Amino acid sequence: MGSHARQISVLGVPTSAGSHNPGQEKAPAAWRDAGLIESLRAAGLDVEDRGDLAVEPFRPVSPVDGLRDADRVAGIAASVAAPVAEIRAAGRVPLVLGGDCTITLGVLAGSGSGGGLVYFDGDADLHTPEHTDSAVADTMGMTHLLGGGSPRLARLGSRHPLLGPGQVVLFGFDPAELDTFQWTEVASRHLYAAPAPAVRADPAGEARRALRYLDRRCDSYLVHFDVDVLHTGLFPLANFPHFAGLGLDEASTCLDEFTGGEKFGGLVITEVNPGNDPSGELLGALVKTVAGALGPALGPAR
Ligand SMILES: [Mn+2]
Repeated sequence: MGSHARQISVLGVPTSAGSHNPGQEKAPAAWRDAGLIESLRAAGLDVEDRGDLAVEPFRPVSPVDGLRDADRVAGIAASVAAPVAEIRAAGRVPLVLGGDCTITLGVLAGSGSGGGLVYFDGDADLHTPEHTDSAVADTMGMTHLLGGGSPRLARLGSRHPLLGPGQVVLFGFDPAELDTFQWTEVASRHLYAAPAPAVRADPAGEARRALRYLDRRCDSYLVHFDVDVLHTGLFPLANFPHFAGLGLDEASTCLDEFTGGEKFGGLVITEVNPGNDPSGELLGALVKTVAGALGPALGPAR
């Protein structure tokens, strides 16, 4: 660690437009109510709070061509790119608070080429508009990042694809959530895949192995942290339940490794549904985890 504090810029993206249901659009306000900004500062970080973009709740419109509300989802994701580009151009580290997982498209669009992505998520999100029962854009995030799916979502940045297959690690997903189509995508694209059981067996070791893979291929990397990588039975905060995920301590160990890497370039946190946490207890615990991972005072010893 250098002698001056890490510079973090917080941006809220209160949207559930790309999800199954409303709720996640309330997450940025809930993070603030849970004391995120104060906790980041208390951890020794230089924090700029850029506030939240417009609130965009889910609406139950009918799917068109295998996607629900695609133009709106694409517009919201695109609106994330410019502020993220400004934050990165200023040499600061973005902390983007979703929102559903489609916002990560905008974060990648606002980041330069040559960057990688840790996709720390309970899913691989390799569904496509052609292979979907739900038409939910949230379940197709990796497809669109890799350049496939709907051009409206895959081509919202200045480059296409937003990511090459060697620039991403799928980390912590529930292997039972992938159907044959998604496994075929993982195999045929030679995607790096560390499923939840492997991560649970050795959280720090798997995180370091994933970073070694990205370090060889990328100038920097972003971390997409979908809280559905956490086991719903242990930590029921995510919008959609998952039952093969990590405990908070295991996820925290992984986050500490990811944020401690020399090429760490930003963090996106998605899928928090405050409706699942009426007392605020879960989000309070997650605030500590995030502040600990980002803060030099509490990060891993290096
Ligand atoms: Mn997910």
